[in-house]
Amino acid sequence: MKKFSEPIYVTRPVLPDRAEFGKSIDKIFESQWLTNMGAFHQALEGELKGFLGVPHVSLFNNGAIALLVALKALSLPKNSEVITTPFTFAATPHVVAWNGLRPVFADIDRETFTLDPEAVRRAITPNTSAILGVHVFGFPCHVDALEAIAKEHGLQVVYDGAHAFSTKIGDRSIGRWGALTMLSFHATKLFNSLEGGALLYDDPALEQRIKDLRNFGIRGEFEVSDIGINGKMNEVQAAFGLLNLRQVAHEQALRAEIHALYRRELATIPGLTVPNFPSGVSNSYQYFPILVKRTSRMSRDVVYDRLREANVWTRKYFYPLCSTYVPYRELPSSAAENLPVANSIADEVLCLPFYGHLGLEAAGEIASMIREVMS
Ligand code: T4K
Repeated sequence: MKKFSEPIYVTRPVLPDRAEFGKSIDKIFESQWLTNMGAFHQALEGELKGFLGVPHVSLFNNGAIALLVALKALSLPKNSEVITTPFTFAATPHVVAWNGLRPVFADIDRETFTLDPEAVRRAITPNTSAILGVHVFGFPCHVDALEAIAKEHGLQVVYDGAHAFSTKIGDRSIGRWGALTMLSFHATKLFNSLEGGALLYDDPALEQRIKDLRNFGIRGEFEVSDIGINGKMNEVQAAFGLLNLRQVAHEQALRAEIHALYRRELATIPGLTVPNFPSGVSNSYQYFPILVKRTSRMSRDVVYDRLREANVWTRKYFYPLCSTYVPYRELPSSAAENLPVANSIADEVLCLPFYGHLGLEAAGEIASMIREVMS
C-alpha cells in the first residue's frame, strides 16, 4: 500500500491570513488591551450573533468552561442527576461532575449517535434535574422528543454543540433549542479562535448570570455577586476568530466536496457504513465518521492500524466510551447492558482525515487505501 511521506491527521486548523492577523496584533499592542471583554471580544460576539442567527452569544476561553458555566447558570439542585451520553468527549460528563451533579448515562441511537429519547425516558428518576445532549459529529439530537420529555418531567435541557457550529434544523439555528447550547472554537474545530467557546441562548434573563459567572462573579468594582470562574476569551483569540469567521463558508465548501468524494468512494465497500446525515439539517462538516463492521478478519482496529502504517492518523472518536473512564465506570448507568448501542458504535467508529486543504486527491487515496484494506 502507498504511504504518505508526511502524517495526514484527522484534522488541521483553519488559519487566518498571516498579514491580516499581524494587523490585528498591531492594534492589540497599540491599545494595550489584552483581555477582559475588549474591542475584539465585543466585535466577535456581535458578528457571531448575526452569523449564527441567535439572540444571545456569550464568548468563553474554551468550550469546556462554557459548558461548565451553562450548567451552573441553571442552578440545578446539588447532587441531582443529569442524563447524558457516554458517546462524547471527556468534557461532557466532567462538567456535570465539576458542578457537584451526578452524570447518568443513557444509550444512543444507531442512526445519529445521539441520545435515544426512549433511553432518556427510562433513566429519569425523582432526582433527575436535566438532560445534557450532545450533537455529536454535528448530528442534531432528537431535540423535539428530548424537549417533550423534559417538559413532561420538569427538566432543563442543555446541549453540547461542540461539533455543530452553524448547524441548522430547517432554517433555525441549532442554538435555538434547549435552555443553552455550547459551541467549541478549539483549534480542531470548523471555526476556531485558537481555543475558545460560546454559549447560545434565548432567555435574556440568563445573560447577566452568564456574564457574572464568566468573570469570577464580579458585578462591579466593589461587588462579587456569585461564585464565578475565569471563562474570559482574550483579545488575541477574538481577533483570530474574527478573521476565521470570514473563512467558514469557503472551508465548508471544500469539506463538502471531500464529504461527497468519501461518500461516493466508500459507500460500496462491504462491511463499511457511511452514516446518513438527516434530511433538512445543514451539515457542519466537522468530522467524517464511518462504521466498520467487526468480522473474523476485519475490524475498525485493523483499518486504523493499517492506515497508521500508511501515515494516515485517523481517530477512534469516541472510543473508549466515557462510561468506562475511571471516575464513572462504577456508576450503575455505566453497565455495558445499559449501553448496548453506544458500546457497539464505539467499537466500529472511525473518523477519517477531514479538513479543507486535505484536498480531493489525498482524500481519494485514503478511500482507495480503505478499500484495499477491507477487500
Ligand atoms: N464536548 C465535545 C463533544 C467535544 O468534542 C469537545 C472537544 C468539548 C466538549 C470541549 O471543548 P473545548 O474545551 O476543547 O473547546 C481534540 C480537541 O482538543 C477537543 O477540543 C475536541 N473536543 C476533541 C474531539 O478533539 P484530542 O485530544 O483528540 O486532540 P489532539 O491534540 O489529538 O488533536 C487532534 C488532531 O488535530 C491532531 O492529531 C493533529 C491536529 N491538530 C491539533 C491541534 C491541537 C493540529 O493540526 N493542530 C493543533 O493545534 O482532542
